Amino acid sequence: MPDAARLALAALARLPGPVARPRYVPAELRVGIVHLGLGAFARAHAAVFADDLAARDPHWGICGVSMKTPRVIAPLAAQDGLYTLLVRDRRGSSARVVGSVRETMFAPADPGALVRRMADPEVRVVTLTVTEKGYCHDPATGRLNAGHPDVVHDLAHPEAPVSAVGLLVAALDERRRTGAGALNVVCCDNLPHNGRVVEGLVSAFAQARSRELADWIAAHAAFPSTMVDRIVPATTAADLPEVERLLGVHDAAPVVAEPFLQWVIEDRFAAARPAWEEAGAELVRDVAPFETMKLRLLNGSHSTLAYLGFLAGHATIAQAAEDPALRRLVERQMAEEIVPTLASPPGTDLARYSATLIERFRNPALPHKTSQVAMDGSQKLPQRLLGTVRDRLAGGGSIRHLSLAVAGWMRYASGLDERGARIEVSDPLAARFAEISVAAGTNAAKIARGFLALDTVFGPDLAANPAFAGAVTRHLDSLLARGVTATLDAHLGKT
Ligand code: CS2
Repeated sequence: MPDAARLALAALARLPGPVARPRYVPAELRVGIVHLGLGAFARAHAAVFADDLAARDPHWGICGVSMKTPRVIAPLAAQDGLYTLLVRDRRGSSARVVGSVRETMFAPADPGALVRRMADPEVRVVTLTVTEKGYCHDPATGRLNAGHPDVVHDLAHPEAPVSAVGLLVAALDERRRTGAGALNVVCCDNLPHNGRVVEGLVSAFAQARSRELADWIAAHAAFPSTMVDRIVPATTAADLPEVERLLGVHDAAPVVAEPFLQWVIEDRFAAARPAWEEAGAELVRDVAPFETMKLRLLNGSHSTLAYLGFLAGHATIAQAAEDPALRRLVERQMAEEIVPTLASPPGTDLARYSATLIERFRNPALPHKTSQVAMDGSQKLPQRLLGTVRDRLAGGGSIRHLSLAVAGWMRYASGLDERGARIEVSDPLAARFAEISVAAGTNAAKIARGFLALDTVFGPDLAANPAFAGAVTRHLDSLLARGVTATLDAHLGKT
């Protein structure tokens, strides 16, 4: 493609008036942040905060790192790191070119170079969006999975790590050796107490290497917890023509997102940091109420809509949320079973927050696939649904809706849809799910028992809880015998 037809620094001045663009000179930004996991979410979230700040402070450009696939790296490099953020809702779309990603790296291509980049004295922050499974931990306990192949590899080859935790420890070790100074490690994945979890994982990994290193890290790294929020579906080929029409040049790497944007960050740092609050982030003493609210209400409802919605034949979250029965289930699950387990974050009305979520899910301009949200359920269920189940059981509350959502996951994860067609189940435990489902056939009690025995998901306590196991089994039986629609009708009529 001729350069003139492609988004790049040289094209910025020629973009049509309505397209927002950097109000700073991108080439003058210095890299102060390394971001691990340069997926669509990071480019529509953390990179946008950095873009907003860049006009005031030139020290916080981003080196964006892809961990698993070089897919987005080549187009971004060809576009001088620029890409379009297309914000869409039922009122229309607006385009903004983001300039904060100043460098890109593909981690497996040269892990040593990446470790050195993270150990640059001008880099003070490493942000991460590597997805739940990217932490090589046990989701039920939050502890490092020492048997994970990537952890085994990284302990044997600490100079060429492949995992996020291995990279962090190698970079911190390099900073210690070279006197590069302290580092802020900011986890932006949907894990509960994400800062504490990553701190624990880094510490366990460092301990396995040397006591001295672990002590240095404890004194020179901070791991603030954060709550991140923006709905960002995977970009598809269908998004490219609209971006090109708005820009007048081709962008091979745009991201599409909803207008809503939130970042709540625990005020706990070891080194200099960007003034994220000047770009709208909330710096708080305690993130826990924000993250529990978001994980349980937003992500818990998202997963419920994804599993039951997929089984009911809905390809997108918006379609699932338009289905009156599914919407009712999610509304009731929020109001009757989730909200009672939450403490309101300062300034937040939980009923209003829940109503806003339904509107966000219904955004018809975002083709957010149910299959995308359904991915990696074994990593997501504990913080999205099962923590709430535990709290409800401990308080003697009903779990009739939550247990239906969990049964929906089991029904989905067993790999056949309601017409008998195979479901592409994408999950680190997919092979295990297939074994369970082959052994159990269509017997709901056997399927439920097989899934409940997955310790890293349910822990021994939930597997052994007869009220929970009974409720899940009854729902699963109904889903298998009657299908989602009839199950929901009976469930909502009765409860
Ligand atoms: C979604 C999240 O894919 C998923 O599992 O639930 O990515 C969700 O869109 C974000 O957490 C919203 O902030």
